[in-house]
Amino acid sequence: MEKAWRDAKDENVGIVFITGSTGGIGEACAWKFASQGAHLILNGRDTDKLNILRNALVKEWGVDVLALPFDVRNREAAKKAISELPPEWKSIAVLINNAGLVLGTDKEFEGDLNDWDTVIDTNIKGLLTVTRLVVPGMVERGKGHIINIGSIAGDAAYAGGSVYCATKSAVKALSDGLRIDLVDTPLRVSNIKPGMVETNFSITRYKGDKSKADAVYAGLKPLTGEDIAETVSFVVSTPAHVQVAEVLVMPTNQATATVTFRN
Ligand code: 8X3
Repeated sequence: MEKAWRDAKDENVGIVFITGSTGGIGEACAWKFASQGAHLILNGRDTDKLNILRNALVKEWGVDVLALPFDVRNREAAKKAISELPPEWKSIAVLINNAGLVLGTDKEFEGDLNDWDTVIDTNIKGLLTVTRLVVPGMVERGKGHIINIGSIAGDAAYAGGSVYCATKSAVKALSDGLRIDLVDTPLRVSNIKPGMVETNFSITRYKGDKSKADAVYAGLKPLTGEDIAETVSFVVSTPAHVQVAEVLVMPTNQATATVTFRN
């Protein structure tokens, strides 16, 4: 994409804060918004990865990028990082609550309780923590868009996904609730619900077993992080009076979380 296109835009998106930005959908959103001239606050757990990504984005697009390493599960670290943002970074225009994961495919009566803590603490409590810390500033400024990365898994439970599906149902409820709570403001809330996206998602789920992860996408063309970033970008780019509440995005050969066609 030409940099001139970016410069020609009437108005930049502003500052975009992305959680879990060092891979997959989060990283793709970082590249997409940088290409549009947005300045980025990149959160993730891995400081080295954040710095590498920051340097690459700055080099390619000349935008300002702030690396903000913390684990969204660590409430105190999140509070410190966000409350101590330098003044020029405080006016966050778009919050992309992307950090999330799944561990395992166990039945609900057999799974690992510690794994489930990790998934619940990240996908629900981490999202809520960051929302709680960032949205008051948006309300004060009368400007902001909260993008929650939900999932098709939030629409109905599937075998081996019980707890993950529950967390993504929670993301839907938290998105709907926030939209209600912000109805008398100019702020917008969107829940983006991807189906099959080939990222590290399944590798994490299968704890590094790449062959099991590959089997998830075998015989069909899954979405990429970039496909979801395009969707997020569209949702953010709509006129201020338009609030895209939800988007369910799947590969063409996926019809529900469990119905797919494979060659
Ligand atoms: C990812 C979609 O169907 O693999 O959130 O759970 S699915």
